[in-house]
Amino acid sequence: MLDRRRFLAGLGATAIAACVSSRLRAAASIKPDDASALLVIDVQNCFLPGGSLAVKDGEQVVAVINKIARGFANVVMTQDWHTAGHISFASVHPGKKPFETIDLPYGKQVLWPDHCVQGSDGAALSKDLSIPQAGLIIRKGFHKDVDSYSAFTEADGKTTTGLAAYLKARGVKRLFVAGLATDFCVAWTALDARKAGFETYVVEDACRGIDTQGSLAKAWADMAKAGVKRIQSADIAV
Ligand code: VGL
Ligand code: ZN
Repeated sequence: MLDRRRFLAGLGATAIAACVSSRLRAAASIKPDDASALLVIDVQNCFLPGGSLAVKDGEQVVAVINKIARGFANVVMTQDWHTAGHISFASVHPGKKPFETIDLPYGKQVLWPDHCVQGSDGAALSKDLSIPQAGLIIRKGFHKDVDSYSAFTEADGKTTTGLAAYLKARGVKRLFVAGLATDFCVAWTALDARKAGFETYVVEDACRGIDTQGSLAKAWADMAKAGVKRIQSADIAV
């Protein structure tokens, strides 16, 4: 009798162990392959603590991004790279303040503090990023009269950065997007990635948002509607 009870207890423990290990396996269920690329968006000093457009808790993405990047052979980083006096800067629109919006020929534009001016320390990538295998750094927003949140297409909706052609030429089909800020450059990049036909994942805990005028909730809603998959860094096997 005692033996039988011990036997059943043992079976229970085995069942629990099997269950736990399958949950652990399920937790890191996505394995990046040669057709996968990680896009690291705008992890630049201006968007980090002390920067002119600091994103709340932005520094917390760096360690998460460094960790998941270990699983990717293909990594592209982006840099917001504005001219001095760029049209997206509130400072060039008399009477306007940062975070107000204006209408421009290509649509609504949120106005920002001056940020990521070409060649400035603020525009430099975070020195704490550790992704030596990154194969391409793509700069965007360098046309003075057009913004470019997206790494693919400028805000005029037509000028390409060449990124989609680059990725396709290299056989990439699945994109994982991380960085700053969730509701602007990450979201616009993910939406354009879907338009360009890529399977697209946004790694939520590897991003932080600005969240002005409801922008963060709207970005997640727009991304869900476009078929962008929302995942956590723990879902990716490294
Ligand atoms: C960004 C606002 C202005 C971003 C860039 O990287 O999300 N946001 N420029
Ligand atoms: Zn910008």
